[in-house]
Amino acid sequence: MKLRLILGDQLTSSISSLSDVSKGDLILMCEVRQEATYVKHHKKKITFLFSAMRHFAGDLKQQGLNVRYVGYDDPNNTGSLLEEVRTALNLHSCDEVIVTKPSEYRLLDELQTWAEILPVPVVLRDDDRFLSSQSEFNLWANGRKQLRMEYFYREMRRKYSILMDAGGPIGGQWNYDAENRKPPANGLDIPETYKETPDEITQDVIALVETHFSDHFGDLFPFHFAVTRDQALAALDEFIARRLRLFGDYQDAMIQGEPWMYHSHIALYLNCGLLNPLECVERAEAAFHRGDAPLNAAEGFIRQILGWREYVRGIYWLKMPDYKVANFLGADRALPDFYWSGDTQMNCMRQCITETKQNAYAHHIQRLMVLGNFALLAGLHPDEVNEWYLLVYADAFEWVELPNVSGMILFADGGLLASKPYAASGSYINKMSNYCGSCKYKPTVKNGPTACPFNYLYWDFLARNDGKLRGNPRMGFMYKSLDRMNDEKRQAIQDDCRRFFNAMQANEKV
Ligand code: FAD
Ligand code: DLZ
Ligand code: SF4
Repeated sequence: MKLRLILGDQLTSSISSLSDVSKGDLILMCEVRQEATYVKHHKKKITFLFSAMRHFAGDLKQQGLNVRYVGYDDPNNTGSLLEEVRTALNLHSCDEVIVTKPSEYRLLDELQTWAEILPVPVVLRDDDRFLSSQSEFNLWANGRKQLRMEYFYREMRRKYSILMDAGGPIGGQWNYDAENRKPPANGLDIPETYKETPDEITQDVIALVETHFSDHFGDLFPFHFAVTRDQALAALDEFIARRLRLFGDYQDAMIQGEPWMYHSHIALYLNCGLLNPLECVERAEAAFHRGDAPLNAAEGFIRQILGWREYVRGIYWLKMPDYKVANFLGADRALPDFYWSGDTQMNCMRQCITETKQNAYAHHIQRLMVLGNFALLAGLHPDEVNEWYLLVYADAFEWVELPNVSGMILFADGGLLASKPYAASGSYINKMSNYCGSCKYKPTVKNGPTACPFNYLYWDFLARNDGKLRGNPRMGFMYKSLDRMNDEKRQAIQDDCRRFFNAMQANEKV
């Protein structure tokens, strides 16, 4: 009899730890304090995962499999995965523990010690739910000076023959990003996101989360996420039918009061295993071939999954554990309180934080060019920024969160993932959103109390990091502009930054 441990982001019936399961085996799933509180996850994230875990366990039981499910408020719940495995081993005569390798370094590191602690062998199997194995990624990365996503992505397109035509990319180009930067238009008819009514299982979890996690970040109500594979597939199909068509055009656009835009809202389902990446890619490709989505939309969406998602996972395992402590720019400022409360005069930040609080979701450009851009410009410490991103989003797991935060937004890895920092002034946010119209600050004013803080923070960021960034060939133009500034302008920037940071540190509303 084998003991097969299934973790909360391993909710896939074909997962490697179950590949040879038999009815005589014991499958263990547990809701434990260790995992629910290693960061104080958003209430919706815990609700989603616990409910999805309970539904998945129910499906396995229906298949006649033997599942031991330990609920969070089970009086004998020890709170730790190791102790739950030990308890199960004591109650049943299992001769081996089988687990698919955890997706996070932290937990893999722990599980690798279990073989010495437990009385039976512990077998860790590879997680084969990704489209590129780690050894394949390492082979691709080996010997390359720069690990650019674009080249990795092209190999993945060839490997899976996605959007290919006679050995080359359909349409003659690999990447249609240039068409995917439309600013928001007036009068867009944006479809609602997929909404599921909580069933009895989810309602039980909601009550549990209200009781045990009331001090965690975020709004619990309303809760509408899918929690089963069938529901997640319905959410995917709804995206393909209703939003994919305009996904590309408005991929970077932000509109006040429209948190979902034309994005897919499936990362949480992909990351816990309810959806698999290839089926998402293939459904988008099929929509293109049917004529239901233009090439810029289908290619743009496919690149996110076949390219970015696989690439950041490859980088994570290639560079951990060093990646976690990387701080190339030496950023050391504390995360301001408004990241938790949304209580700031900067309307773009207020919108993105409020929506994050409400939905455990923000789309990519909100995460990157508003919330992330501010963290970069203000020099917030990578540890604090990483912790925030890891707990506020329902799709956040360290393997995908850390490279996006330390690599993509903070340039903490010194340029391994991004060829230059994604630093931008208020004019970018003004162009790609309608946030500025409702802001106390003005994006066109560069200095003084009414100036958009992103404007002076941008120049201060460049000046502060001169020694580290000036040599970057993609930054030459920006440093030339900085060099052209007279002393008076430089002084104004310094004065504004001092005033802003002093007020922020003193917890005044900035
Ligand atoms: P869509 O915009 O519809 O994209 C489709 C899918 O592509 C996503 O579901 C996701 O699986 C994948 N994808 C898109 N961009 C990326 C990317 N940069 N890296 C990896 N996969 C990508 N994504 C997470 O899944 N978990 C995270 O914790 C996470 N943290 C992020 C932190 C920062 C600072 C940034 C800039 C990005 C982060 N992302 C993260 C990537 C991306 O923002 C989210 O995947 C996306 O917003 C999820 O919404 P969606 O499903 O509507 O995605
Ligand atoms: C994120 C999460 C949460 C909130 N709770 C649990 C849990 O109680 N039990 C569990 O098995 N997994 C949970 N997870 C997901 C794990 O944190 C995730 O599997 C690891 O981080 C992957 O290394
Ligand atoms: Fe954000 Fe500046 Fe625009 Fe205000 S003016 S919404 S702070 S970019």
